[in-house]
Amino acid sequence: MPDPAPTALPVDEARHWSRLMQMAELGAIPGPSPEDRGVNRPCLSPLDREARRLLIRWAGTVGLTVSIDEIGNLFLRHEGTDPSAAPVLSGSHMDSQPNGGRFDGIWGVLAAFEAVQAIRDAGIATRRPIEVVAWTNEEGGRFAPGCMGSMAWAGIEPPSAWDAVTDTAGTTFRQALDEHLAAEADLPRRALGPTGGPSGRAPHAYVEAHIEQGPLLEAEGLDIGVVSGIQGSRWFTVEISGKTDHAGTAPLRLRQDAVQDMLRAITALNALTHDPADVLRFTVGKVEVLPNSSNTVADTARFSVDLRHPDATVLMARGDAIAGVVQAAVRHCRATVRERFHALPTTFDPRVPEAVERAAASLGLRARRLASGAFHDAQFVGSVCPSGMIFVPSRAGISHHPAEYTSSAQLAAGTRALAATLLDLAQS
Ligand code: HGY
Ligand code: MN
Ligand code: MN
Ligand code: MN
Repeated sequence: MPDPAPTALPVDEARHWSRLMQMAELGAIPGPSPEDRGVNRPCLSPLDREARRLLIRWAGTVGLTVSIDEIGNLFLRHEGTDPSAAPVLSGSHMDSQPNGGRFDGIWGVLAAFEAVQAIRDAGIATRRPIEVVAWTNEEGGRFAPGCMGSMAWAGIEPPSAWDAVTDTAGTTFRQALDEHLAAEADLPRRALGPTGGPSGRAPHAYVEAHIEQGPLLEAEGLDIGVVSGIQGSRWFTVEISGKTDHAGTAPLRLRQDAVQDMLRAITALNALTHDPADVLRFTVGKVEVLPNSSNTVADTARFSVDLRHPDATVLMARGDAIAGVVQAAVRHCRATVRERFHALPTTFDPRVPEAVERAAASLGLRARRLASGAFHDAQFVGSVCPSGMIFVPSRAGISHHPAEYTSSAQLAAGTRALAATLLDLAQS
């Protein structure tokens, strides 16, 4: 049993908050009040690149070595006394939702950065290297699905699997990625995958710090969530194809109206996914209609399906039924259903949650175990090495919204828990 980490690593709360607020300026959007502004920082956009460059500048001042892989995952390495030891990995994502908050993802990257800086400021030489990571495209907001960077790193899909995925402007993921890699050509490259780093070995462990994005920690007056696992997710795209017609002259009985059939399909899916216990989560968050003109009957309607459940059997059964339900519901058009992404429910290897609990206890933080309703990169990294997450409270449970908020003191407590956890794992 490794010695418990020292309780007071010099996490600098003011420095940490200042960096977060500097990042929040990159893609700032109006929110419910001047202080509660949001962020719109799409993956692989110039804003995303600007945020990464800012982080790289900070890394240079702290003495971390920078590298990126072929899908743009960014690594900042703190060297260990044993450079060949399997590293401890910690981070999250820097891209945001289109109407996102200032903390989702980016806090986990900056918390890992601050934790490593605190360990170095304390003059502690860790046996293992510690690598801070920013995963490419966790949100899937610009290019679906999410978690492309961590899925590619974990070997679940090659980056080329998403080459042809387009954003609403018609740019492909491949175009955006190649533009990004060309702009980052001055950065050292590492091979894609768990052994791509200088240690040449898969990580010893991965810890992701993230806001809870739910109401539980705040409601129970807790400081830390020790995440035991993540529910399963499946993403589908449904495309309904009909025929354009004149809104004034085409008789209803002759129309192949993609919007009307989309409504029939969504109504049928509501029935399929109705769950009085409110455990199964079904969301249609993105709808595209073409040609999108008031006086033309639409010939194309595309909508997203996001399905979540903690039980794999339920998630797979309901998800597998979607195509048949859609086909039975449409009347005059053709329908195609494509799965874009699925992540089975994950229970983390106990070693990382236990390290988080030791750290929280050593700091006197009020903590409890909980499962995550949101998906995270940790879900895929966990298929490669022992992984876990640290949550901090979200005000009123709000996220994916400019009103998303966690206080500086709450974030600093989370970062102290992360620093103690990373030190514990790096000395083991
Ligand atoms: O959608 C999710 O669960 C994550 O917040 N991207
Ligand atoms: Mn996130
Ligand atoms: Mn998110
Ligand atoms: Mn996440």
